[in-house]
Amino acid sequence: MPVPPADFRSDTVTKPTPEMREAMARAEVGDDVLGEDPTVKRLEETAAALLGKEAGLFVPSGTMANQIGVKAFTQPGDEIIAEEQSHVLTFEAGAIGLISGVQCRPVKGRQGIMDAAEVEEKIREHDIHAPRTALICVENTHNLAGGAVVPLAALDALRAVAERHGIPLFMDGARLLNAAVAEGAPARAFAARADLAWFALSKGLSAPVGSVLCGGRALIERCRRIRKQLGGGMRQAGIIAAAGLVALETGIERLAEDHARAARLARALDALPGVSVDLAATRTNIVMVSFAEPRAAETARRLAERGVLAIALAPRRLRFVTHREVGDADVERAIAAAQAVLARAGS
Ligand code: TLP
Repeated sequence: MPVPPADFRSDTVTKPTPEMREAMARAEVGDDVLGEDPTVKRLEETAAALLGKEAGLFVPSGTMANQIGVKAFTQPGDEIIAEEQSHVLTFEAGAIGLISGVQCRPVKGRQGIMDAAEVEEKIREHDIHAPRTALICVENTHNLAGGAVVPLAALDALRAVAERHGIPLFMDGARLLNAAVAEGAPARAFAARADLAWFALSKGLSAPVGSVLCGGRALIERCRRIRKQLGGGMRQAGIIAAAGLVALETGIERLAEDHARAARLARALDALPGVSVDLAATRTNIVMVSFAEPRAAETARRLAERGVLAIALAPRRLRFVTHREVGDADVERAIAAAQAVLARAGS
């Protein structure tokens, strides 16, 4: 039997655990659009408590969480500030323009972290010519910066700017629990700096579907209406929420294992010719390999021939993500394959 590939493309590839499948089969359900699904309610309450917020809203995807967040705080013609490589700007097919009719003023971060003074400079003066700056978006962890953590001190500085200008702060915390585990700080400490924050159940936590937006009660009710407008109201969603509850009970501490494997992989890959990894930024489960030459796609192809899957996110950038379904042996296999492929490329 052929050995299955070691799949480092994303933590989104993880399948539900047997315990999740069991919980899904047994889940008590109702029509959640009518507010009658007890399992969804339990998940929303559990998630809100984890993030220290009044209420939660279960949504089908992280992309929808981001789009609801942007829409909840903006009017068409407004402007949002976000890190230039953030998911909401670069990986959501232009949805902020389509759904909210807003434009963006990007800020270039360092290791995914926007400098608060630079953000403040990008806030528009009140002027009939200028768009209104309506929202500051932070991504934590920052995916394209190699799973970099935006630490509490950086968030405090951004929060201070937001408050000085009366602008809300929104957190794309798709991998916020990775940030919390890496920092040894509670997730609610990060979320406290944001008016609205969300995290994904379907990435490192291994649930099959869903993210939870968390914020104040009135704000979440506003988000619930937007979710309906976007077609994200789900009926007997307790079936998938049940897996999310298991993910929260069993999956959070385990993320540390993914971080340790990513660190091992990052060090080994950084030592190879023609590539580098920002080891200081590599604190969680993402390893972003930068190439001196535009060889990421070709390298991904050659690695795939050796049974190791990674994603070329840009001509010079190849991403590996560790997760529950890659173990130590897979990491060693990836290192050996990369050594073989890159040594050849460098010769
Ligand atoms: N990220 C996916 C891809 O879309 C790139 C991945 O494999 O990492 N915010 C962040 C920071 C994300 O990384 C993602 C997914 C999302 C939002 C969107 O979540 P989904 O995929 O649930 O819509």
